[in-house]
Amino acid sequence: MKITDARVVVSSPGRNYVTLVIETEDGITGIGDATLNGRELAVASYLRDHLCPLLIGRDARRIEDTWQYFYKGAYWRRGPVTMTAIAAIDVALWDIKGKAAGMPVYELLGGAAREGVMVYGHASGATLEDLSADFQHHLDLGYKAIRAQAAIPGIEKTYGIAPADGKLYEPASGAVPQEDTWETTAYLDFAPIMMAHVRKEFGYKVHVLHDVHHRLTPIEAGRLGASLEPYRPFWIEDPTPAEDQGAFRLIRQHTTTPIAVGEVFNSIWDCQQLITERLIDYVRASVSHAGGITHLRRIFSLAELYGVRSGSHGAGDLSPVSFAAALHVDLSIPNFGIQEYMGHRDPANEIFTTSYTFRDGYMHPGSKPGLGVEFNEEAAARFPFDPKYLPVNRRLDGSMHDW
Ligand code: KDG
Ligand code: MG
Repeated sequence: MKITDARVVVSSPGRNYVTLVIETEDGITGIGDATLNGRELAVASYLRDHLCPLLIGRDARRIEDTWQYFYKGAYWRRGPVTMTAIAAIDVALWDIKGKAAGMPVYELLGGAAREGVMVYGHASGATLEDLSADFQHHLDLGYKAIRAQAAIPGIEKTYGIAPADGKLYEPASGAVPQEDTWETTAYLDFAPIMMAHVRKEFGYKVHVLHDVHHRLTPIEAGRLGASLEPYRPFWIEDPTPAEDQGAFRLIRQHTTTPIAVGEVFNSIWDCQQLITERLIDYVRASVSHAGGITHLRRIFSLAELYGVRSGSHGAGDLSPVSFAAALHVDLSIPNFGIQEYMGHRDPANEIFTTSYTFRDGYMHPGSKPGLGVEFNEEAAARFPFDPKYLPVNRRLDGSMHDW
């Protein structure tokens, strides 16, 4: 089954997406998501200029060989641009294989290991009252697990707060990065107040998650985890930047609050120590940024050996294509934990038609052959690329901090 065409479509239906389309000689088409928020064109060029020409004439059935060809064959391994590009190819080839077999991708991965995939939604607010209203809204929608973020009093812009007008939280904006501010003491004082508020209002039946977004040092993270223990968070996410995997030992010494890390990981080597030393509880690597279904399954298999569960990234900057791919993986692996779900709104839904469903806090990828996502290229052409950047983050003295 020879590949006859591989093309990259960059579009901006409300936010930027990079979509790879692979066509085969027998007329089966597969799609992959190559979106890297704020660096979209780098991946588009890597694919267009370097990988797509090499795909022509290759056998679309040979997913593993193609993965190894682009990973080992590049010499310059890993990194978000390379691994997002490889991921897009990998996912498109799984889509083709599923369509050729007449089966949804999860059947090719071993079949369903559960009836549905528990997802968490995002609740946030400029005040604790606003957070409560949004939290209640998510409960009404049926969510069993909800992430809670609230603006930190005294800090001008806090990570993760949706605008009050009902729009989704979207950190990328403007052709120049927005400048956020950060003050650790105010945050460490406020986080337990916020979590106590949520538990007082909504009790302990719902899972509550919280994202720290790489803002703390290891000892600060240990203190945060300890201070939140009475409120039993499902996890705290990305407490410190994870380049220094050994630093998580210090966090572990100070708290039993579960830790989730890894939405920025792009290979198994980014989490080898975290997993094998049991320094985390959930690994947040995603299909689109960690080398596709083929590589993500290796990460989750390693994690399974050490009692670490999956908790994949699923923000709105992961297109419906990679979100569907995530659901196929989630449904089939033994050590699934939870899946983030922010959803996509119009006009993105005019371009991507999906077969996944949400009911009572659980999702299912559907039973269509392949991923179950249709991509409308003509509709995509109506939404040209719109450069946008993620913010940068400065401390009160003006020095750069982790975002
Ligand atoms: O592109 C960056 C976003 O996806 C990220 O900031 C969202 O932290 C995030 C999350 O947990 O969804
Ligand atoms: Mg996060």
